[in-house]
Amino acid sequence: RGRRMKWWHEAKFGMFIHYGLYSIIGHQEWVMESEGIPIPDYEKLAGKFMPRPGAAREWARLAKRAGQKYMVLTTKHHEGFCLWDTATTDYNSAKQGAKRDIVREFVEAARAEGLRVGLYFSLMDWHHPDGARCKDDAAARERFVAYTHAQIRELLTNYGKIDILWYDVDWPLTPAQWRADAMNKMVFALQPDIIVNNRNGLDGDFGTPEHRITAEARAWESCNTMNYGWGWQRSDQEWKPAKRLVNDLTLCVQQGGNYLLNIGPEPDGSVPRGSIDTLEQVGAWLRTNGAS
Ligand code: JFZ
Repeated sequence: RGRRMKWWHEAKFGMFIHYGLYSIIGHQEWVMESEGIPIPDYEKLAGKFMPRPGAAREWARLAKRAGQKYMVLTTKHHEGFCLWDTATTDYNSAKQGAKRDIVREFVEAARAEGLRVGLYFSLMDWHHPDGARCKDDAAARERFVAYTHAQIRELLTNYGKIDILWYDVDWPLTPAQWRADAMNKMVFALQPDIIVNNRNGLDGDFGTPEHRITAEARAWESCNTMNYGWGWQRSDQEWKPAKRLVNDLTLCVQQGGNYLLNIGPEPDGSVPRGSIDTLEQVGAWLRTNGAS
C-alpha cells in the first residue's frame, strides 16, 4: 500500500457523477450510439446544455451528507463533449450552452466540502472525426492520440491538485497505440500525488470491477448505480433501497475495497429525488453507526 493510496483506502466511499449532453435526452449515457444519432444532430444538444448555477455545490453537499469522501465527474464521456474550457475543441461547455467551465465549478465545490477530487475521462470519443478511424489510419491515430494527451494535460494543469484520474474505455487502440506509458508518465509529472485507475489498458493504481463486488488481490474500487443506468434516464425510477447500498458498501469495505456510487443528474444538473433521499438515508446510517 503506497503512500499515494493512503487517503483513498481510508476514504472507502465516493460519489460518481455521470453528466453530459446525454443527460438532456434522458435515455442514459450511451444514447448517441444506442439510438444512432448522427453527429450533427447530437451536436445541437450543446446549445441546450444549461446546468443550474450552483449545481456542483449541490452534488458536493449531498456527497458530504451521504458520508462520501471523494467525487468523480465525467469530464468527457464517450459522446466527446468536454465539460471544461479546453483549447483542443470548441465542443465544450465553456463555449456552448451555459458557457461555463463545469469542471472548475466541480473542483471548487468538492474542495469547499473537504472532498477529494476525481476526474473521469473517456479515451473513446464518438465525436472526434478521428475517434474511430484512428484504429486503421495511422495519420488519424497520430492526431487523435495527440488530442487525447493534450486534453488530459489541460485537466491536470489548470485545476490545481487533482486526486484521481479515472480513465474509461480505451477502444479502439492498444495501450502501445495510446502511448499509455507516456500518458501516465505525463500525469504523474503534472500531479505527483494523483492515483489512476486501470482503464487506459495499464495496471494503474487500482482495479475497477463494475456492477459487482469481488475482492481483488490489489487495490480495487467497485462502481455501481443507484437505479439502472449511469446517465440520467427519465423512465428509470427503480431506486435500490438504502439498505441494499449500505450492504454493498459494507461488503466492499470488509473486503478491503472502495465503493463508488453514481448519480445521474437531470438536464439542469439537479440530482434526482430518488438519489437524494437514498443517499441521505445512507449518510444517516453511517452516522448512527459511527462509520462517518
Ligand atoms: C463504461 C461506460 O461505457 C459506461 O457508460 C459508464 O461510464 C461506466 C462507468 O463505464 O462501461 C464499462 C466499462 C468497463 C466495464 C464495463 C462497462 N468493464 O470493465 O467491465
